[in-house]
Amino acid sequence: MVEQRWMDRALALAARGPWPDPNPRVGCVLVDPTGNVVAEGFHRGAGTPHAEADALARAGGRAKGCTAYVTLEPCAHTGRTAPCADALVAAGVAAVVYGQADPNPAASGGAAVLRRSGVTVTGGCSVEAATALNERWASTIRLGRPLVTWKFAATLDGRSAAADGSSQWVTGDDARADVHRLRATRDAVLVGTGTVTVDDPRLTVRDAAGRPLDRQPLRVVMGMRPVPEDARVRQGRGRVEVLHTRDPHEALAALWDIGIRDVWLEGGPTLASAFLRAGVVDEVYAYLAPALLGAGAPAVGDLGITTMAGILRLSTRDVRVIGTDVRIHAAVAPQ
Ligand code: AOF
Ligand code: ZN
Repeated sequence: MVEQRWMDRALALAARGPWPDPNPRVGCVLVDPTGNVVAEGFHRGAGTPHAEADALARAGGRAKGCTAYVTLEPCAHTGRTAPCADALVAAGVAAVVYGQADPNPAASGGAAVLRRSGVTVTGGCSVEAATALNERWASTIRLGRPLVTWKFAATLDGRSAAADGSSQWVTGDDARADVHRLRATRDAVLVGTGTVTVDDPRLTVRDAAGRPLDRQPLRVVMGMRPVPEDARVRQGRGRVEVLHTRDPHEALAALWDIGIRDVWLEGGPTLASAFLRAGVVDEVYAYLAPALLGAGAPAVGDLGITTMAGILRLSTRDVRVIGTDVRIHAAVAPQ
């Protein structure tokens, strides 16, 4: 019999896992036939034991005859760790209840392995909640690249800098604090070498008082211009990666290889248009200040759109007033 409360518990455990990470967030509860929890586990990030292995290790020999509630279909592959389907069989687990089928073709197939070994398998339990937990991860698996969120700040007439090149500050303090808060939820902040030369940004995450936030995403600079030794991006806490390329696809592939999955793009007009043209921007955060410049650099450069029929329309997720400015969060439809 499938008991909803154990899947709810597995979902709560899964939510303790990290994001961004190359792996999904997964929780597991082992329940014996009398309804007692024998052990619980969850995944703590790529390279560490999967949720099932974590729970089995804590169960010692007591997993025999248990039902395993797992938020994701147990894996059938040998990746960074051994297949969980085999481990569940070896431990003598009698039944497996899982939420989402594994969308990762490299690892899926665990349900079939378990059934072949005589384990009773029920899939699709709390499938919406289980899927929602790993929506961003599943998108990275589908796309085969990190997700990209492009942030920009502009005046009402879409300008990010004045005619003389000065760009500090278009938006107010509250908008800047909001950017820092959102930056900290991604695993890399990406700018072009042009922005480093002109603005000399730090790309660190700080609170309103200037104190560093706990999570400092990797700072990434891409482009063909050299990054000066005394550039502020090279100073302060955390690593800096310099990618000597102009190609967004190449940059994202290099970031994927070092485990980056959720990128915050803060490039100027050239880098932004390169990413938009390449079709690799998934989300936009636009901070619009109620101000006008009438001249100066636009937030984004030429996108190769010459007629209204070619307009790139985004879908609005959320519109908010942040201090004196307006923030629009929008999604870019997959191309
Ligand atoms: C996890 N944690 O609890 C489960 C996963 O590279 P590996 O060996 O860590 O395998 C990662 C894949 O294993 C992952 O993409 C997913 O398809 C599957 N199941 N992964 O990280 C877990 N159960
Ligand atoms: Zn596994």
